[in-house]
Amino acid sequence: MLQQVNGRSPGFGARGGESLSEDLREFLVGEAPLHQLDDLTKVNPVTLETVLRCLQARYMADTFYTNAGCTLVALNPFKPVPELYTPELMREYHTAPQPQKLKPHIFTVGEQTYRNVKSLSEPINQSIIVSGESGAGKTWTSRCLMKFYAAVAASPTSWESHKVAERIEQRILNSNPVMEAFGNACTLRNNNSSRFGKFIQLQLNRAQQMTGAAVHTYLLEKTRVACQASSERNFHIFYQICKGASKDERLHWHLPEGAAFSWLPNPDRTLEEDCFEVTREAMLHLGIDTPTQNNIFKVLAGLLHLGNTLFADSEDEAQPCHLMDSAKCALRTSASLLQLPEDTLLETLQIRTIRAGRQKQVFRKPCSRAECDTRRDCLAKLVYSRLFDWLVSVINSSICADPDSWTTFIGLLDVYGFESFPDNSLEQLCINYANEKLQQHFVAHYLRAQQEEYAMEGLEWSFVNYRDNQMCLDLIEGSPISICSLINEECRLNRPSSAAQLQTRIEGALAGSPCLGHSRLSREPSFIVVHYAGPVRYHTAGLVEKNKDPVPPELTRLLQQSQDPLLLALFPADPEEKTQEEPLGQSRAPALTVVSKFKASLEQLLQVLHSTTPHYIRCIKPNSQGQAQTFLQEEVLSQLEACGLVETIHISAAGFPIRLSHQNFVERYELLRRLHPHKSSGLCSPYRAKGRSEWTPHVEAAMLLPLLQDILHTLTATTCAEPPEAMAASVHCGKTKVFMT
Ligand code: AOV
Ligand code: MG
Repeated sequence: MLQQVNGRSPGFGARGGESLSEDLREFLVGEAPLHQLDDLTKVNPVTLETVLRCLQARYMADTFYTNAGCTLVALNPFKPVPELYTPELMREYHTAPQPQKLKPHIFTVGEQTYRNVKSLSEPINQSIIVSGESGAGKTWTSRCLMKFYAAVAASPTSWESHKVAERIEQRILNSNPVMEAFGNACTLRNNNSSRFGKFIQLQLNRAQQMTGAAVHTYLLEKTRVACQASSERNFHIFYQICKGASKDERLHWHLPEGAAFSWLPNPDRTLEEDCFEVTREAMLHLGIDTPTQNNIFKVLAGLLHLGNTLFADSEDEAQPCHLMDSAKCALRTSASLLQLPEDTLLETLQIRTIRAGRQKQVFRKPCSRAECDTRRDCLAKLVYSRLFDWLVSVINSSICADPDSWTTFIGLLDVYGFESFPDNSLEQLCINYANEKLQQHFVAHYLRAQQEEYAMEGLEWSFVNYRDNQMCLDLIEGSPISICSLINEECRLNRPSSAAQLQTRIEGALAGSPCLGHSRLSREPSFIVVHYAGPVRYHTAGLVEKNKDPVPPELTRLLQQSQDPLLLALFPADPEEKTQEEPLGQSRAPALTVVSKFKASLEQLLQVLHSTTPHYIRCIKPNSQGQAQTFLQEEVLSQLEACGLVETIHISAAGFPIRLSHQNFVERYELLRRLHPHKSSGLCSPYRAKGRSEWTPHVEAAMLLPLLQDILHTLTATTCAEPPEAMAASVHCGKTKVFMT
């Protein structure tokens, strides 16, 4: 007997009306314990509550991955689950005829993506967008996916031979610990929080071997070098050096055991990320030799000592404020580690050089204590951010393949997740803005586009409502007036403006936006943005200055005088350098502000993503304490709501989750045509729906069903034969499923 099952559908009209028979409904959902439901589209009815119960049941049964139509939900286990990531399991997913039939896993997504590149006659680049709030597991997931590709894409023929290509894959994998050591830090939300965004392109040749990779990074949170929120830490690498240096190295870098550094808060807390040896080993694999490494660590030690260079107020305004007695040694050590003349270093921190008048006379203005502190912090941020960029370029030159040696790529996106701290500033605004953009990409790609396509193809469809975040993006980046434009305007006008004035301007100009919350209860000037993932209060103090990110030219010139080989490479002397002193009374307005640069880099990223076939993994944090076996319903609920998971499931359940090109479809169902030429003649001619001359996957699936029914019926009625493999596979194409009982 044949039975047809259509997705239960809030969205599907006539076809969705063919509801499940009672016995089949029981077969699908009634009897199955919740934790055995591999796909949330099978939960009945699909509501936040049932989805939540299903995820909870699976989490408590140590099942961390669940399909949700076109996306995969990954719950953070918050405990080691090594059996989930073994090479044997990778191999199983890689060699399975239909990996989607195995248990949901990130390897299913990895393998499907990999096969997509191969199976299409016109290869299309693929991307996997891993999203979720801070600490949800994005970096972990993308690391595991990289390991998966390093194993499966090493050699198309045999697993044993993957040693041959180990060098490039190993190097690609080694980029992770290095970038995490320099770019990740412990925050209130995550002990290993990514403080930069990362998009890695794994480059594949025609034989689908990984020939290289390219890393693109986005906006490192460089302020962390000189300023850490309480209970947070600086970048891991500083702790690694202080904890892992040998006796000799401690001597060289002036890091005696137990030394206190003001830029190294919470040093007693040891994390698993503090492993210096792992970073060094990985750097070696990437071609960064021991002397260069030591040079890097020496410079970083120099920055730590610079952080202890504290100033005291001067009694006479005409005199520069002076160094505190206790800081003299720190200044000397820092200057010696950075190989800078000590007096020039001090003078650059204490005195601002100003050019004025027609004669361009140079004046020297003593700085206040606050200005000295700012200049010191700026120096550290400048060195660290250049060092980070340099490292990324060294990594890229070590792993990037020759452009002729690859044809397609699989991109993995792992950006900083949505954040809301007690004190949020420009960094959080940029991070949350990036997350809004990615959410919009998902909404546009999946929720909106899919429904519009169904409607265009003439399929009866009642629209599933979803939360569009366009209004929030208009508030942040829209034109002519938005938060970004107002902050940029302040930078451009370069006028003294208080935090309270900025708040008033933002709240006044953007009062009409439904995504601007009311910030009256706050004692400090701030504004609230209601993001898709929740409201966040941003403090306005320091926002404009951070957006300007001014670098006094004297600081760059100072670093150009260093005798240190690394600093010389980071700050090459510019022979044609023009005199760059600041004009009197005002600092030079930077050409591009931080948000403008960030916006441009996000737009570039989205262009790349739009040119690929995207796959989504939604990481969910079961509790904010990072505890295993703890599933806090309220916390998970807000994440499910925020990412529109229920809408995704509704659309997936009602629609056609798998898409095939006409070419692939014909290739795949060639067998059917041969079996039933008279019935399947339509397979090879373009279908015309509402004036469209192309085949569409939905129509293909719709046409396929009666054909399959007929063939299966004939087969079972006349020969009792098992349906051939190709046919068994075909029944899973599209929304419609056929069950033989
Ligand atoms: P994130 O990348 O999403 O946050 P991570 O990937 O760093 O979050 O995950 C946070 C922590 O959760 C990790 O350090 C692990 O301890 C744990 N974890 C995550 N996934 C797994 C897993 N599959 N198995 C075991 N432990 C896991 V952020 O970068 O803060 O947005 O900026
Ligand atoms: Mg991360």
